[in-house]
Amino acid sequence: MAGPGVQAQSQWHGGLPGPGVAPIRENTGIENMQKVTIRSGRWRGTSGLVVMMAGLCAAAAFVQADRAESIGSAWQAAGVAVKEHMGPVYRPDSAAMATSAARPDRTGAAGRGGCGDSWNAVLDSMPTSSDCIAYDQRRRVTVLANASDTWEYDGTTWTQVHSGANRGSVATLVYDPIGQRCLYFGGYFNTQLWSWDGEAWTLLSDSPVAQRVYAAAAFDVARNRLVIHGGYDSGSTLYQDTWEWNPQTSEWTQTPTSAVGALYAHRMVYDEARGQCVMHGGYAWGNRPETWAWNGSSWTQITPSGPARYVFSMAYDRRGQRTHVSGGTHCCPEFEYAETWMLDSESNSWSFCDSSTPARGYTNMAYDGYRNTLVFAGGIGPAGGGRETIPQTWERSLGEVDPCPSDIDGDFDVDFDDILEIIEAWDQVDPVADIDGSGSVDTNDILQALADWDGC
Ligand SMILES: [Ca+2]
Ligand SMILES: [Ca+2]
Repeated sequence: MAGPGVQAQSQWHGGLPGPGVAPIRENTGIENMQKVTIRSGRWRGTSGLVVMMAGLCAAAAFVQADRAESIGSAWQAAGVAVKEHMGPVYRPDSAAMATSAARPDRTGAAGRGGCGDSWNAVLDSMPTSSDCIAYDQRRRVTVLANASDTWEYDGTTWTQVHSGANRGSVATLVYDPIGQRCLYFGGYFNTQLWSWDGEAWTLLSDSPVAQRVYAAAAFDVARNRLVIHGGYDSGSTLYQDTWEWNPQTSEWTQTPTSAVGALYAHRMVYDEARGQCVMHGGYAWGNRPETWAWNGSSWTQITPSGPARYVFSMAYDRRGQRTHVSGGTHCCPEFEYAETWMLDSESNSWSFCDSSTPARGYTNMAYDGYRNTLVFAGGIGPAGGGRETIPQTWERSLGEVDPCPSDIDGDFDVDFDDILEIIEAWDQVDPVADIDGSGSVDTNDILQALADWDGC
């Protein structure tokens, strides 16, 4: 295989001389990390009627102040204003999960944190190579993006939603539930950060991060930061630095070195139960089995280690609160694994699920929280007596769950934020906020959300 520290050549991204040497970088430290205003229990214990009245009052104020031309836009302005006033408002149950021995069971019949059913090939075609995918929990679609194209998968079909971009390939894509957008960073060999909100790509930052491919990335929801680690550049320099991007200030902060060391083709997820990003595997002078957790300033190794592999897939099961690892490649010689493993963040233990996984490397996986399903797309595997790109989409159900259309922001709760989502989408075409499927977002959707309050 290829890359820093590897002797063999690769047909997929070119042989790179090794060993790579990570550069010495100036230690800028973590500066002025702002504590994110997480709603944590803020609206809990408050009746739906009371918080609803707050929203109604806010909307009424806008109408009376003539700051909006219609009731619809007044509702929308009120929703935006309340959200701006509250700051970053998305609140998964992270804090409660991290401190509570009794974690909620949201997994339905399969039970909390199970391996789920076997993997199934659901589509024998893929729109394009699987550079990177992420699940947009607000719009309930899996987003696939590469250097030029963007596709979305609703659980049934892939639809091309954008083309003609000029981004880096082999980049990273993560979902930011606070900003409700996908963040696309880096690639061959690009240092830009882009966002996708379902309608348009927006350049957020020409970052100071050194160009790199095969980096690991996740969105730290508790701290409202994009976190990036490792990767290598066009000169085969292998990086060990950790970068964070602050969405509120658009500032980048670098932590130059860590116990992790230089690494590439590893994966990172945000572990809601732990309230931290978790990173696993990768390649650095051999397949790596180590697992690490990031607290915002340092990486701590989780022991015992898990499966040793690189260019594998990893996704966090937000209902079962487990991290799943599927597929991946061994080096060298290269071959693909057909295994799924699972990390329990409560016990810090890895367990082997089964070998129903498609044998794939160089691919990606996302967790569809609405359907409680892992989605695995594309990649390289055994075919035709050799190894080829296999354009398939696979799924693994983690247990049937009752749908909860009123949970619009996808945090597995129906609360004031979902009311705000309805108000913000008032009179717009928004199939998620249109809870009752009437074709418009209106009072009936608010009434439905109130009826489901705390109940989904
Ligand atoms: Ca919700
Ligand atoms: Ca409706």
